[in-house]
Amino acid sequence: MNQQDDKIEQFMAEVIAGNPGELEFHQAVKEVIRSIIPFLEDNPKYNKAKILERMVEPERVIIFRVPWIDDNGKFQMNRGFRIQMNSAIGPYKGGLRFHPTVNLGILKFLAFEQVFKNSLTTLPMGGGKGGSDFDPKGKSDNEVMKFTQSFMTELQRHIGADTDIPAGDIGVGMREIGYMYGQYKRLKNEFTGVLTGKGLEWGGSLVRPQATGYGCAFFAEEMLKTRGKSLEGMSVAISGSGNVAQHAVEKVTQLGGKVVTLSDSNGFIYDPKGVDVEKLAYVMELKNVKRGRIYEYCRKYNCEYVEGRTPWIVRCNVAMPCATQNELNVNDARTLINNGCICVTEGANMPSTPEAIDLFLKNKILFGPGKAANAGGVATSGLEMTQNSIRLGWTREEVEQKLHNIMVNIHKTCEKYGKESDGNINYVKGANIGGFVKVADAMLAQGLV
Ligand code: NDP
Ligand code: 2IT
Repeated sequence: MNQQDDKIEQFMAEVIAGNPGELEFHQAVKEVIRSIIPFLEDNPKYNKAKILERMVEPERVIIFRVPWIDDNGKFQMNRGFRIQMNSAIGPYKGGLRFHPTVNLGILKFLAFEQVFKNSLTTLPMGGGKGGSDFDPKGKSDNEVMKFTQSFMTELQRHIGADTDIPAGDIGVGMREIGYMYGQYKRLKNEFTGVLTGKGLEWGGSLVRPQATGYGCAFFAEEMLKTRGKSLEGMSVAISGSGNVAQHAVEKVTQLGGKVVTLSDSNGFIYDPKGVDVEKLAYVMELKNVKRGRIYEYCRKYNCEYVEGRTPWIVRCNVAMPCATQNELNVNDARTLINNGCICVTEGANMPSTPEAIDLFLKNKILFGPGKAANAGGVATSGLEMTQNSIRLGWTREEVEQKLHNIMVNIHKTCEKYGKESDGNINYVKGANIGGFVKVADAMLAQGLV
């Protein structure tokens, strides 16, 4: 072990001892510090001020009880969270996740990633994340409303348009944001930009629903450009079938790629002819309105459904994991590489395991980590906040152009900090250092924060 590995292990031992059992948080921190600790060798001012030690400690964690009553009149109880991770460069900003797996460690990993991601967007946003172990699956609209109203009844005292601005994530879309916004407004008697991902008629931005998936496709396009390639004619495997996956399909298809897979937690569909515009409209209706399962796609379009597996066994040129954390392991990475995949762009947060990432980097696969590749969503949330502040709405073209510019700039930042001596870009290193510097400098300037 060299001296830097020693320092990384020592730092991790303290993080693990201080945050026992929070496995995803440990994983996210380790991925970042493997880039940052070597960088600190040449930049000792950050060490002296213990910036890294401070960055792994949330500024504030709020955990609360969320009681609600279901359609049968029975009392239910869930746990609510908001992690206010870092406000050095702006108010806390980040999504809310409603999923039965939600716990403190998962939300701390997401909040930690968010700090770096938000910094990369170039917009003035700190990092936060929140949510609940509430499972929206199988619940009626009325139950979702009752739960979200109770959730917001507590959350409202900790957030605000200049303090902390939540948005959506897994299990939280426009319906949930709507109910939460309504409750916030009733309790506070104010109409402000306290949430993003709002409906267009009540303060939302054009292109916010599409932004994460679109941004991910734009980022893949920039990555491929460095090898003289583009999405045109590429076969693309996408996982998930929610907000991010749907709009990644839309933009990849517009850019000339062919999407051959989609999935949900039960299995994946393989459509070698490609998910075209008409089929995507069917998926959107199926998932966003009927709230059905992805296998129904195969009944309608007569293609293959693979139960209990992820899409990474399918031959493709580009892979875009857009479902959840740790959904792509080292065996999947090996299969993808053997099948000729040249580019992996993460729409989800931390979908690739550390061993999978190492294999991609070793094989010089273009690998775009989530904190860079999926930053288009929160970036467009930032644009929504700006429009709320100036009380004006920009056109679809204006917002999409701004989103595109931001993704191109994030790519440039990754290149600046991640270009290696052989000319390849290590996007993991580039995104981590690029995201770190701005936040660390702000913390130094602000003293004891
Ligand atoms: P949605 O709730 O809209 O969709 C989630 C999709 O992922 C569904 O298809 C869901 O399937 C699948 N999924 C969720 N959990 C699992 C699991 N444990 N195993 C397998 N599949 C799973 O969420 P989003 O599309 O918004 O989010 C997807 C990813 O993108 C997340 O990692 C999120 O953090 C990230 N992200 C989202 C942004 C946004 O703006 N929404 C921005 C940046 C990143 P099922 O229906 O079976 O649960
Ligand atoms: O992970 C993410 O970046 C999001 N879920 C979006 C956060 C936001 O505030 O738009």
